[in-house]
Amino acid sequence: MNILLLYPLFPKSFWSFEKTLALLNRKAMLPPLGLVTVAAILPQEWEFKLVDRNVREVNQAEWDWADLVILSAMIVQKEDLLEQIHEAKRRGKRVAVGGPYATALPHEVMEVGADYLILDEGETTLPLFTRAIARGDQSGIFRANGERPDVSHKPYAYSAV
Ligand code: B12
Repeated sequence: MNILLLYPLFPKSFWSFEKTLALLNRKAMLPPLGLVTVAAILPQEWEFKLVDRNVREVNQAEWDWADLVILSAMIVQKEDLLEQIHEAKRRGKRVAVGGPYATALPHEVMEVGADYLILDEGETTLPLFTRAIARGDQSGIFRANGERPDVSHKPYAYSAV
């Protein structure tokens, strides 16, 4: 399965540091660590491409290649997140969303047409999602129900970059 991981645009704000980034000749403060972690937890026989829209656009070949689009966002990225969900659905892709915005306001993300909501900490809810995909489920909402993963011995983000 081909997975396109998409990180939406941040608007300009105090925390977008655009002047500092320009001085450093960089386009983003940090890589999207949540999505990198997601890629490291999902089945490693799946194929992954990651596009941070703060760095560049998704190209046509990447859209064509993707079977499933997975997005993460903070509330501040809402506008572009919702646009990217629309765009992915317009192209006939299945869409999964997780991260702080979807976890805080799941109904907003569902209303725009996301097929899967993978909420709370991915360590707990991604295995539920993977099982649902294996069963052929076309949609689903996956929650941790208060379970807290032990991340102290899982350097996912570091092994994946
Ligand atoms: C680093 C950080 C930043 C950095 C960099 C962000 C970046 N580009 O990556 C900076 C300093 C720029 C930043 C800024 C802001 N931040 Co900030 N930030 C964080 C922080 C401290 C860590 C995020 C992180 O990378 N964690 C490590 C990765 C591995 O974890 P993660 O992203 O949380 O992902 C896990 C889960 O969320 C989940 N997950 C995430 N994505 C996905 C996707 C899928 C599909 C799935 C299944 C799971 C999943 O699974 C992952 C593993 O458990 C968090 C607080 C925290 N301690 O988590 C706040 C946090 C994300 N930030 C927050 C906020 C509000 C902001 C600001 C809006 C602050 C402000 N008022 O201006 C700004 C916005 C930035 C902008 N440009 O305008 C809130 C978001 C709340 C929300 N519901 O949207 C948080 C949660 C802090 C808080 N409790 O309020 N931030």
